[in-house]
Amino acid sequence: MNNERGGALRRDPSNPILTRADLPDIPPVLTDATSVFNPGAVKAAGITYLMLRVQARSRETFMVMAESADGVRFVVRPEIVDFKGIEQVRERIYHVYDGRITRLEGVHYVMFAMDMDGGCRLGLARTDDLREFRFMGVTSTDDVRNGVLFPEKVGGLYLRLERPNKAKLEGGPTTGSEIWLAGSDDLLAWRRLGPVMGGRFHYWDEFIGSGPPPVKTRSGWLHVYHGVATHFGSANIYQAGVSLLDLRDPAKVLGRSRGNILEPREPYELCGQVPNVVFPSGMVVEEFDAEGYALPSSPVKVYYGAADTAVGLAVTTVAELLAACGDPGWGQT
Ligand code: BMA
Repeated sequence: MNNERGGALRRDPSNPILTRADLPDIPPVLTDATSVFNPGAVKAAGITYLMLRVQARSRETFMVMAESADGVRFVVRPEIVDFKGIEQVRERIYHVYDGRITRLEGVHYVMFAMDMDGGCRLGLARTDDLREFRFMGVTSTDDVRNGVLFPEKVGGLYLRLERPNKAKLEGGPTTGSEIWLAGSDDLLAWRRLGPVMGGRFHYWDEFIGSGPPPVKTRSGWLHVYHGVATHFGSANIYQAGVSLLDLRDPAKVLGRSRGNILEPREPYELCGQVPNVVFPSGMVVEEFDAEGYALPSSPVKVYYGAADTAVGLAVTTVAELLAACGDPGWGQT
């Protein structure tokens, strides 16, 4: 019996779909890796690709690609993603992580976090075949994370959502309580256009950040995000929720889930490197109409990091995600 009442996301029975046991050794730095989590995802020509965040015993993080014919059973490629050209960045890069993949104008782009001395920056890379990646540049100047590119221009501009890091979780990473919309003419230089949504203090999503890139529906941009509840004293609880943004002006929120739609409940989400974490980062929508809008009946797969240790898969439909957005502005500050 399914005892998951109310949550729009349902776990795949084979969860966790990827653990450290599925990783090939990639000598010299990635042998007997520690964890695999927070994957970017995209489906192209029938193959589902994940860009995995893999952590070594040195606690360095690397990106590694995985491929699947059914979106559930993945084969991990035995090489670390080489962002060609990234070596030209003068400042030291400590980690690259949490890549989000967007197909835009027929090319796949990856927006990812880069930990550097001044804080976190957003790096951008492009690929034609999801195997070779060319680094395009560091595309932010202040401390910011969770950058996600829209899959098309809106009002003549490239758009992304981003989350400035303005706060520090007790004993944890930098975070923030506002997601902003930013625009660009060339994908490299970005300017903030306006705030999109804020954290709801005292509730499930006090601190927030975008999950996978937004998906276009006839009702608006479907935007899965993560929220962190910090008022439990002993733990920060990372959950998934969803909001709906106006198609023409994505800074306008049309709806937002009142509760989370996935929260840590299973042992692999409750226990691990960072306990109590589900962190959605990849989403595959199967069916679109001729004009590129996701069909309400379309199956959806959401890939998420579990406890910063493993990869989980949760399924739903576009219609269920839209229905979950039914509470515009509840508790909005
Ligand atoms: C966030 C990011 C994620 C991580 C999560 C839970 O701030 O750093 O990469 O999965 O914390 O530790």
